[in-house]
Amino acid sequence: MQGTPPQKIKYADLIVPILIVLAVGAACGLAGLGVYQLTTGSPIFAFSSSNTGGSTVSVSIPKGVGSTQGLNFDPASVTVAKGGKVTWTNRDPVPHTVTATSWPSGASRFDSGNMNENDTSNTFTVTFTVAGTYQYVCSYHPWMHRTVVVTG
Ligand SMILES: [Cu+2]
Repeated sequence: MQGTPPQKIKYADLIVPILIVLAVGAACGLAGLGVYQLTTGSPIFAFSSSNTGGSTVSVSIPKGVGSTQGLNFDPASVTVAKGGKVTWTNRDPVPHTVTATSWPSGASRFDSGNMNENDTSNTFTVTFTVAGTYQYVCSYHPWMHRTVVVTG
């Protein structure tokens, strides 16, 4: 019976350093993201977004964008593979639209109509089946104009 307590202590002596190593590793991972953010000067997840598998990329219409020209669709440019979707969500009390102004040959114009924050019109999804560059605007706020790139 004398052997049991020392064994427990030895076990804890092994586990605690492992937990410390994991914690330090996690902290370094977060620090790494922070450094990246400093070197780019942009929030890491706000600059651009992409996928390669035909899934959905999200674009936010942030609160205040209707009255603040420093705000915009976020992120500015999204890239999706052909067949992918982009979903816009209005988080602003003011109505906005997602209205295509240019699109590749063979593609169709898209226009959300009014998107209101607090009803089912607050999201709008487009499935992109033609590769190329699409420009879009909000019909009400001329500073709100952004890009979707669809890769072949
Ligand atoms: Cu708008």
